[in-house]
Amino acid sequence: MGYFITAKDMEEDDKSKKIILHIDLDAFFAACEEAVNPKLRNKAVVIGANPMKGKGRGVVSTANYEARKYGIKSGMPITWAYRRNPNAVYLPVNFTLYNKVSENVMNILRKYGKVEQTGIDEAFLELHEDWEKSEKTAKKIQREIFRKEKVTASIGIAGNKLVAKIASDFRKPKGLTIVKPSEVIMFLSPLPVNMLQGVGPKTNEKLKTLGIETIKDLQEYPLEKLKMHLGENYAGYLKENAFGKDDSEVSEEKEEAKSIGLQETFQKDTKDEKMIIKKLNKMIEEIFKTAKGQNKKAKTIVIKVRYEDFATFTKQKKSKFTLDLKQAKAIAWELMLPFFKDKRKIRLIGISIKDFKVL
Ligand code: TTP
Ligand code: MG
Repeated sequence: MGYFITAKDMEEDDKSKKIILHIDLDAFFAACEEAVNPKLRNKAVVIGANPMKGKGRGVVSTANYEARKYGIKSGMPITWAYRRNPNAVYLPVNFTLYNKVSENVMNILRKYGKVEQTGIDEAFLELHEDWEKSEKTAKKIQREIFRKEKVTASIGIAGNKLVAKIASDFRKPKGLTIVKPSEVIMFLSPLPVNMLQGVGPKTNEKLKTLGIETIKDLQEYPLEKLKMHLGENYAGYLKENAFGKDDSEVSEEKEEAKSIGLQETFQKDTKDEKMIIKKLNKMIEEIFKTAKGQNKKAKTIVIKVRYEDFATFTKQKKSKFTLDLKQAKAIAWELMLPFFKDKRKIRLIGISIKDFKVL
């Protein structure tokens, strides 16, 4: 017993320094397909809606790096992708496969330290090692993920989550980017400002009108002026972001999903009520399966309808008690009915459940 600081304590103190890794899998959905079907490697692979020989509807979920050479990317209408490369391999989304690979990868990461999963193919990992050792660990993780799951990962290493996330995206695929605290400003400065977590498309536009395009522009923009345009809190937050400041914790607790939902674009705009209700019922069944797996029951049903002219509406109903499948279907039907009165054909329907009670 004593209150001396021993050499060992100092060592502990050194080790308690956190290093954060951000791991993001490369062209994830496509990579999973390639893992089960290696013949797809070296081919352009596009995952998403059926292109229907250029007449398909819906969007690209992801494209592998070969397909990206043709300018095909996530979110693009599938028809555009088809025009860019009709010979690519087009595959539908297979969530069962991707969820399994995702789960396996997360379990690999958990052996190394505290993990916060932030998406199907990405997570933060907290290490208590020095920089050299962390780099070795990151390489080891990349090898282990590839050996076991046959998908590749890009990793960013930094002193906090904000910088680690930007670093993992810096060199892709199979990238490894280390940004030590003394290098943060140099690393961030030339990057476009929308690389920062806090800057969405709207803010990006607004910043552009203020002449702020790179992170360096944001660093140099007077805080008081920024506050006038973005409000006190948000301006302060963005300014800290610009200097790579972030002290948020890696939290193991899963962000509880606030809702569970599905949506679907019909192959053809339609007014076929029977077909739509049938589809809706199938979607509810799917959603209930997911909710059951998470031991959740919901009180609120939300439906979304998009007409042929893209006008989009949502309607919801909350009940006092949690709903079973039959009740949910009845409410969805009730919410859906008024939409059939409209002259317009329906392009897309969506349904989600929320206000959960965990069982
Ligand atoms: P991302 O990590 O954004 O993309 P990616 O893994 O395909 O490619 P990258 O190498 O640049 O990381 O998203 C992970 C998965 O999420 C992606 O494989 C498919 C899905 N996704 C969509 O379904 N729609 C989208 O618009 C985006 C961006 C992703
Ligand atoms: Mg990815």
